[in-house]
Amino acid sequence: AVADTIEALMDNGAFGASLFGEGAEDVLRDVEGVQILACGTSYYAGLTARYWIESIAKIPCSVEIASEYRYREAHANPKNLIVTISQSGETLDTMEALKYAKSLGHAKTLSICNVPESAIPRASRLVYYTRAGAEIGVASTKAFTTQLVALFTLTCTIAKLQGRLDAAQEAGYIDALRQLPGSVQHALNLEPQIVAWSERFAPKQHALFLGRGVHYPIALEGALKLKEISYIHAEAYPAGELKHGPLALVDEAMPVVVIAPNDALLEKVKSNIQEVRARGGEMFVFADADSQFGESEQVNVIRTPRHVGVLSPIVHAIPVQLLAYHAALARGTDVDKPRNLAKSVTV
Ligand code: F1P
Repeated sequence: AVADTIEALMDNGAFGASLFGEGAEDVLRDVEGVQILACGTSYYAGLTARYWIESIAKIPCSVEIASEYRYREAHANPKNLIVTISQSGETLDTMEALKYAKSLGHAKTLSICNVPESAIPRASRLVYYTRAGAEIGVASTKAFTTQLVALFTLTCTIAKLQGRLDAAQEAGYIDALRQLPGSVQHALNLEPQIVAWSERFAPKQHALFLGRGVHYPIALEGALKLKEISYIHAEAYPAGELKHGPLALVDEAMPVVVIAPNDALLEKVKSNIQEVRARGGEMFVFADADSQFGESEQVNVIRTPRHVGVLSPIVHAIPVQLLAYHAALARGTDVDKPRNLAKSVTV
């Protein structure tokens, strides 16, 4: 799915605005900021994109849970781009948030969606259809990785239109995207090791997920997937937040999943991990090939592919989703039809 999305990007001429629909260049050229509205997994894609939009396009970005947005008196800047993200394109809360944004005077709207001609893209000025193929299960999985590719592409497109992407940076990001399907395949190949971990998760009642920076939303995604399909109670925190409360929950019965690639925050994550270790917690760490992370009695490590820079969250989404999937299989739950959930949340 990721490879298909990247291929479409290359066909279009790198970071060409027309990928987002007719007239996209005019809409995107002068956007002053981005406001992302979405629910669930799609919301986490938005949280990830915020790091890219702020650091590459260098414009402000806010991300809001769609079901809350319309209940506050939002101050609209019509020069901001409203981005709705939805796998199904039918999620009522996201649709209502879009309507509210339009009622406030926002005309620059873009939908990132996986289902052609669904309600949200029909109500949007610009549309990007992810190429994830049909999501068979209720829980959104492969749509997430393609949403991230779409959001990264959007970021680079805005940066290029606004003169904030020089030729060397552009070439670097194109190269990174070209390498991405290989790294994603490498992450998929970790499945046997993840199956072994999932068997240890299956009897657990609770789990914690930790990440920092751009990997914090990936921790959120891991926790949501585990909840949705295995019914293990899971929460995610930015690792630095541990000492502000969640550390009280850590004991030998609480598995702690850590996303710890070799980025600028790795040393901070390592010191957060020491806090867990000191309380007897068992850790399950996804560390990429370059990350200096040793195994020890309480610290289990799976090596993800070589660090892929800004695209690293896309690679790390795969193992956390696989962990949830295999934990659910080991518990015998129906991974495709979790109890109480609907494929399109239209109420
Ligand atoms: C949003 C969402 C999914 C979640 C679950 C319920 O759907 O929250 O992220 O996994 O399936 O719906 P969508 O707006 O992306 O279709």
